[in-house]
Amino acid sequence: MKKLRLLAIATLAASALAGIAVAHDYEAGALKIDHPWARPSIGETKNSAAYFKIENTGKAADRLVSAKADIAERTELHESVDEGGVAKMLPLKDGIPVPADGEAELKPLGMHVMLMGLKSKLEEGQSFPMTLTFEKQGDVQVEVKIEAGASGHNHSHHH
Ligand SMILES: [Cu+2]
Repeated sequence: MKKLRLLAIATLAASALAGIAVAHDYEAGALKIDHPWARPSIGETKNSAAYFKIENTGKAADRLVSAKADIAERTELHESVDEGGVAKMLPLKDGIPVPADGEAELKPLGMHVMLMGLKSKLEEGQSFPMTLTFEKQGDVQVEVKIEAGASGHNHSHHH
């Protein structure tokens, strides 16, 4: 009986932890990738998006040219735009510029890494690896945390 109770407590603690957004970041040269995260996938939806902030403390501009994650069949850099009340997503063919001594922010309703053809569901509390390729800095490995997100409404449904 005691063992069962302990297990229940551990499960509770784990689910409580999953709800807390723990900041994590990655440094590569003058670049800092701040808190990569993605929303949990909704139902059978095969698409999601990843967000993070890129800080550049260097004297030279850089550019995010692509992102790749094994969890998705395809990834694209997108920007969400509002065209007369209609939300659209446009591919960022020239990538995402990161100005010298500046930053670029990928966020909901803005620029994002589109994850298309998800091979598995994105479950809150889990994470997946993603490779960001920069024009000058090259490849940077990050771990994307799956979170419901503090901004906007929570789309995750529990079945
Ligand atoms: Cu998109």
